[in-house]
Amino acid sequence: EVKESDDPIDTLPSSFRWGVATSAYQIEGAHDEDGRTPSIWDTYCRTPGMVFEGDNGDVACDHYHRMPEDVELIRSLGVDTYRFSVAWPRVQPGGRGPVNHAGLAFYDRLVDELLDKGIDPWVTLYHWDLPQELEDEGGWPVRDTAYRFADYAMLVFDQLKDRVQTWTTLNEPWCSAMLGYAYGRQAPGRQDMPAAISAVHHLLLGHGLAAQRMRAEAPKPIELGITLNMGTSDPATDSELDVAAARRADGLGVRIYMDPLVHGRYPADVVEDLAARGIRIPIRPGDLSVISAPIDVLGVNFYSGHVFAGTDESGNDRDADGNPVERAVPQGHPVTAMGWEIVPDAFTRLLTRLSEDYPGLPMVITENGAAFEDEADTAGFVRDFDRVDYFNTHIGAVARARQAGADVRGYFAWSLMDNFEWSYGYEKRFGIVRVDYDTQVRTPKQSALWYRDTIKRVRGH
Ligand code: GBH
Repeated sequence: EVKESDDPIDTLPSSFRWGVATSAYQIEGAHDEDGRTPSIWDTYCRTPGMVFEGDNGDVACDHYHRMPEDVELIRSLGVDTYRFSVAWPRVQPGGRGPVNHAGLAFYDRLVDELLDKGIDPWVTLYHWDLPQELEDEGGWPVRDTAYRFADYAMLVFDQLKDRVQTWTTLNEPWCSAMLGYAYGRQAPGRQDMPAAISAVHHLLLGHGLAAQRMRAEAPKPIELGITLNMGTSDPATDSELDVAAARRADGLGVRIYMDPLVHGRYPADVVEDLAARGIRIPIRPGDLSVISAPIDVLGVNFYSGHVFAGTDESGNDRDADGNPVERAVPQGHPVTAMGWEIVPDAFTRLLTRLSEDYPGLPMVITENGAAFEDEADTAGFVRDFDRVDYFNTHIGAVARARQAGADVRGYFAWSLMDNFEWSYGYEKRFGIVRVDYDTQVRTPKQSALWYRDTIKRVRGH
């Protein structure tokens, strides 16, 4: 008698899409080659105290020069799809004007190399590397940046649309807006909440403008979407203060993006909360119909789930500026090297909730993964069983969400290889492939072998 597997991963269909993901600034290096100009990240890295040990993306994984080798590495993992991002300051130096052919040619070669090896390219147009010149003119808080983004998007789209079917406009606008303009934790490092809320709107507008134009000029059906980082926001207790804090966190984390994208309106409670702080979303007539241009796929990036209290440690429900408090309360779960709690069950709940609140929108997990304190042996091999466990439980969580009715069609591991982890520099490693930054040698970790075998098993159903 053959025992049926009770691993939820074995319920995934053989048609499930598997991939690995990266982003341009995190892997490419070659920061000043072939006409590339600085992005806000080049500037931020050169600002003392902003990035761990003053690291930057000047060389990173040197992917720009090692691309064919890296595509071969991707092929060896047995994935269907590779999700990468295009660097705006390579394709359109300075953020406006004509295309820079030398910069765009890199992505042309990358796409050809992928197709040659039987790997589908999945292009993300913007993964945080805004041309510095556009930031100097105000950045995402300024409306014109949305139009600049749509123009840039079309330069890339026109070149690659004959070979690329799947497109993501923006990666994680929450990070661009909040970490970049409200909390100063990422480039450009501003701390201005009203500016951040303007950035939210202009990011969404840029998405919608690009989506409309891409769809109109697509030579064949395309698969178009946006990627959001999302988690769960649960109240610490059922007190009114905690419930309201969790609602506000969810409002700015999920609904301020999902509601305009899907329903063409901002959530009333979020608009009210912002108004109470004297902040207005700079909506102009017609914007919301642009933002809600139909999409085919929602990219979901999941890392952790959160619990919120409406009071600070001393019990106050207002901060120094008089704004209501939302304090993330650790739940004592095991954490990754980032200090992020490991809560796979929250992943199932998030996906189930999204499928209920925003029905009819297929989802793909465009990022999920974890940093751990890797130790390489003398051959450079990392026995990262903690990362294997993270992937195993989180892919299982996706499978459970599917069983509960969520329409999730694929999963991308973050990340193909160790890379520049933004403000954490090279200290934090998310790769399933180890990168030795002295030699640039790539060595698949235990997790890469596990991922390859898991894909093979599910495909064979
Ligand atoms: C992604 O962002 C990025 O797309 C990618 O470039 C990056 O390398 C990767 O994740 C890893 O960081 O402190 O528990 O409250 C992740 C967005 C937003 C996820 C903040 C974690 C805080 C978790 N992150 N969030 S916690």
